[in-house]
Amino acid sequence: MKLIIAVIQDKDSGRLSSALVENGFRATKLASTGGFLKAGNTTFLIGVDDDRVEDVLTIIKANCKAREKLVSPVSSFGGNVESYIPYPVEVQVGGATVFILPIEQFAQF
Ligand code: 2BA
Repeated sequence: MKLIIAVIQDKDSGRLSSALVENGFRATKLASTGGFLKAGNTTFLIGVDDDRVEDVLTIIKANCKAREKLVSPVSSFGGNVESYIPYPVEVQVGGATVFILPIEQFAQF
């Protein structure tokens, strides 16, 4: 058995939830925050038998889109606090960042 941890964009989470349930997978959704953008995203925990990992990855791929986001970090012009100016930078976020971990033991009581 494996634990699939998938960090995806909030906009895709409803669609992904529905697709997982429709295909017989169980999942837990957590509200999370990206360290770089400091914006909300969604983390799915999906426990799945080894032989169905690829099916889950296919569903994630089909339901999570990459999008461009504008970030406004600060840049220094001259080295003092007053001269820090924001300038927007475009980054591509997603479709999904996925970790696949072995499960040592699974129990439900
Ligand atoms: P964030 O950390 O908010 O990152 C959003 C997007 O910003 C990233 O998209 C990437 O395009 C860019 N980015 C992140 N860190 C960067 C850096 N140090 N320099 C330049 N650009 C950077 P994704 O790679 O698609 O990641 C989307 C979200 O997935 C991340 O949101 C984070 O919540 C999660 N994530 C990505 N890689 C991770 C990792 N290795 N471990 C844990 N979470 C991760």
